[in-house]
Amino acid sequence: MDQRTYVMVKPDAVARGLIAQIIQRFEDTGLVIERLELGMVTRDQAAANYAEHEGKPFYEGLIDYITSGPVVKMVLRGPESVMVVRKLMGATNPRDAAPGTIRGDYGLVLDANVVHGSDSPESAKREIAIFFGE
Ligand code: IDP
Ligand code: MG
Repeated sequence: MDQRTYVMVKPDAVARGLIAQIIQRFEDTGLVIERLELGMVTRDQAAANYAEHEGKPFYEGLIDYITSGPVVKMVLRGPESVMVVRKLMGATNPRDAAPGTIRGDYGLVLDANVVHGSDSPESAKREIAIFFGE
């Protein structure tokens, strides 16, 4: 059964002109784009999205970074889309991410790791509500 997940092309990747290549990776697998929007993330949205990391040493930098420039916000739909997207993205640290994954192919640093994807169906529901208000 189809599942929805929240995916975001992060500011570093938008600034580097990688939007099309990254979206292509997801579409190539058969995932369907249900919502798509280019725009800024507000500080409130960033704080809500990354609430689990509040208090960690990298938290403030993470909020500054994700609000630093336009991102591409998407809802993708498909069978087990949450897991499929996480697999396509690769490990959180691009230097640990396997070649062939989006982070492995396009990233080099942990704090600008190209792409975001929800980590569970529950997170997906929460994040879609934060960014698309549904
Ligand atoms: P995820 O994006 O793979 O789910 P999380 O552990 O949830 O990874 O971390 C959220 C985001 O916070 C990461 O994508 C990365 O941009 C950033 N981040 C995570 N750990 C660190 C760190 O130790 N230093 C700097 N940034 C980090
Ligand atoms: Mg996470």
